[in-house]
Amino acid sequence: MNEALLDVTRRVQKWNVSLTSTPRDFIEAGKARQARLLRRRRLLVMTAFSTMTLFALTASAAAWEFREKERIAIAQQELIRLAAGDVGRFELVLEPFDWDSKKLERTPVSAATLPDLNWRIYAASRTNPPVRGKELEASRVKRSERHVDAQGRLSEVLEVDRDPVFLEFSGRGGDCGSSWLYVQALPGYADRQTPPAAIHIPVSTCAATADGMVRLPAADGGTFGIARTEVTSEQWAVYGALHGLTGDQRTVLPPAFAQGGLRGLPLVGVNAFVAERFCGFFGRRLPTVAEWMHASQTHPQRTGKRVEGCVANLDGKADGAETLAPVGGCPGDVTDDGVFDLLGNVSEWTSDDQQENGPDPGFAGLRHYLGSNWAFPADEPPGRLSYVNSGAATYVTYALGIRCASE
Ligand SMILES: [Ca+2]
Repeated sequence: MNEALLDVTRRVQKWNVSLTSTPRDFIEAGKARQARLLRRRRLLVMTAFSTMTLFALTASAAAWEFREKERIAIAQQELIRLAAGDVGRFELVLEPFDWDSKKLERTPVSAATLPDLNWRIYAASRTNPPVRGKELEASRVKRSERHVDAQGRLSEVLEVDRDPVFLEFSGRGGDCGSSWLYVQALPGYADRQTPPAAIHIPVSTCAATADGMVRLPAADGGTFGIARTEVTSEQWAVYGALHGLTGDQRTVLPPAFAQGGLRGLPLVGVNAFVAERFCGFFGRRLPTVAEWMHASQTHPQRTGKRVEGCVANLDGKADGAETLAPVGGCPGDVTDDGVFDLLGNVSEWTSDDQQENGPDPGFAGLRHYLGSNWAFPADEPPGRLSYVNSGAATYVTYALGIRCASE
């Protein structure tokens, strides 16, 4: 209502005058006009406000839709990256163990007692044998918070691509080097599931690495370790159970060699590459020819010491066993340092290849293995401790096994 009309209306009310119909109609008409104007303005403001609100809503809906599309696109890109890289996601569960070479069994050790226990991951070639490459860049390995569960296992969720790798385990409780595990393929993109699948890996402790080892002086003035016995089937079983990861397994023995009920039989039926990886799993390695020969210096066959009863488990039943015998069971086949069965039971892989400048250049590249075995008579060449045999590193027989050494 304009000022003039307001003034007139106020005065009329104050003086309490009774207007004639003409001025009253005039004032009433002015009021009605003012009310119409006001309604029109309000309508205009409302319409403008509604239009702006609608515009703002449409704009923010478009922005949201854009952001959503962008988010989906980024998520799809990430999926494409994970699928193309075959990146898996799984729980790595480390189960530390001590080895009891008398009871031939492993004893679980809580990871809580191994605060420095850790793992690193390295590239592996696709050759046979796989060769260890560089440690994977941190960007290729996504690690999560790790924890020790109620069973004393160290657990951690891991994202990494499916390529073959070597795993290194350190901080195994004591002053010892690392142990190693070759894995031919970790779980890939297609293996992803919720919750992530768990991969259980037994990890030998330093005590397990040192168990059953004899320390001997090395040529360089230091010392090295060599196992008192050949590797047993029970010891192999800890590693053999991982063959889904490693691809490593021993060949099946013919029925004639399956001696039911006997414990501590030596492992046979693995090639030199598998033998190396097995020893690495226990934080050990294969012995060199020189180390093995050095260990045999105090063997009765070299010293001439007289032996009663079993001299060595060679061909025939006279030594007490037709074929394989439990390790350490022949009292004549032991050195003064307590290293058993160097002469008999099973022959043993070494880490040395026949050299081109060696005694048999024609056999260059073949792998040396030492000692005789249950299938050879004493008077044949392998029956001498000094005899150095050789064969393809991929060679597998029922009379060739493993003895590990260590630093
Ligand atoms: Ca042997």
